[in-house]
Amino acid sequence: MTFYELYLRSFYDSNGDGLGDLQGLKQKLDYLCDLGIDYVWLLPIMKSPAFHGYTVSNFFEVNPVYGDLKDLRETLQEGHKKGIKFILDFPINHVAVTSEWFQRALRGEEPYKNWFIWANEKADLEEKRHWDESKIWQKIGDRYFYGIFGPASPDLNFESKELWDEIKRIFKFWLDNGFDGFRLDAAKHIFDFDIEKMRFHYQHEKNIEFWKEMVSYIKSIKNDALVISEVWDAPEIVRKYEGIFDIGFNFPLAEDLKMTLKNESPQDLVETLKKCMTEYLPNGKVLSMSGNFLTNHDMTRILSDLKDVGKVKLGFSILYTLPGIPFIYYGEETGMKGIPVDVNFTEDSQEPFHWYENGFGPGQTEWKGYKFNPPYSGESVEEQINEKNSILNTIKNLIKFRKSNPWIDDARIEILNFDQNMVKLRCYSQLNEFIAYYNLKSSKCSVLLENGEELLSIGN
Ligand code: ACG
Repeated sequence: MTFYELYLRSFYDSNGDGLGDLQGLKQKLDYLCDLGIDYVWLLPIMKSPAFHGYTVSNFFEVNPVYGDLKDLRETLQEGHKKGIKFILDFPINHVAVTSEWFQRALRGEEPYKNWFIWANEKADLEEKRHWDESKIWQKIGDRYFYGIFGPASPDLNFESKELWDEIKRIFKFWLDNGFDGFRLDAAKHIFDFDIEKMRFHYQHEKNIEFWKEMVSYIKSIKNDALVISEVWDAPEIVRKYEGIFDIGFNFPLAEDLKMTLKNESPQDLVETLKKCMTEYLPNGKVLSMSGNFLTNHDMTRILSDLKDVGKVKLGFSILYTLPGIPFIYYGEETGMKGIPVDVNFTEDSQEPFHWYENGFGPGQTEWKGYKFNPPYSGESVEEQINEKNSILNTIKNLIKFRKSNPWIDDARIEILNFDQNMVKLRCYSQLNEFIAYYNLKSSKCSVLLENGEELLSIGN
């Protein structure tokens, strides 16, 4: 299975307002088919005042800038006909300040006021979230609400059981409208607060109880729906959620792979692959599949991070030859650049996808001025499509290889050997196998194959 993470606003504009939309996606499904994509993960498309869509103001409405439910159904149906399935990004940890739920809570209406967490005398209003300097308490009028992701996004209080039923209705609504699964945003944050002590505190057991109930509900509506979780944390935490979801994003692998590529170090790759076998994909047998990726919308784009096309190609070569499920973030296939200011402001890693060399033309989105991807910078589809060794064509070939070998998803791996340049890996199942050689250095090197042939690598 191959996945493509797609940001609709930046993809393809069908009505000339400069913003990507659902009909635009429908028109460009063939691009995704041609790339070899099986599943599109759509970043949030519910009604939201924010460019990123993660603060939802109405969970039962398509963001009007993207179209309406009819556009959605048509696009998904057309995709299904072409063999593409769709995963909806599902941000339910919090809502938009403008949402009816929060507005009614502010007016003190039942049950809404209990659906949020309000500071009392025990709260430390200066408390910061654990991974950066952002405060967790947000002021509104003369009150403070708990908002781990900032003042635009009041957290929902899942101690209120009736909220669980409301969330189920939302899942059902989007399944009924044609989605094939969900990406569960901020899955470890549903219960990340201790109401007694009025402090930030992850409660993984409660999260697990919540998600088990939701996943079983989702499967009762559509038994082949795919559920993917975002738990951005160290392996020992990620493992707590093992087996609940179909796929879990492998953040540690993404970090290790990028470090390996930067260091041009075969030794590092060997360590990473060993960790894959022990920690991330124990014995090749996992209950939740490992969602493998190099970057996502919260991160610096891969070319900006590695600063070298050869390394980017090698990164994707490793990604598409490892067991697990490979994901690619839109625009990485053409070498787009982007460095977000930080995780609170990711606009710069979500720039308009470039279809044309000069940056303009039918369907081109223009909602944001380019900062990292100017015209004529070589990363448009128009420029890359006819160049044999472009990133686009390299990735297309890798995906083609992957699609013709679906057994790799749950294959096993074995490190055969490595030297100062190269790592030799065997990837195998009961019936199939291949040998991969990864040249980590930018310099040329060659290997002698068992059949006497010399394999020359021109560097990563
Ligand atoms: C998701 C979305 C993101 C979105 C939200 C909120 C959640 O992808 O676009 O923001 O709807 C944390 C959360 C994630 C969240 C990211 C942005 N992502 O857990 O769910 O923030 C540490 C923390 C992580 C943290 C990460 C961020 O542990 O919890 O992710 O830092 O950098 C090692 C450690 C690991 C550590 C990493 C990195 O691996 O083991 O623990 O992770 O290093 O240091 C969107 C917008 C925001 C807006 C919000 C409402 O983008 O601007 O505010 O919506």
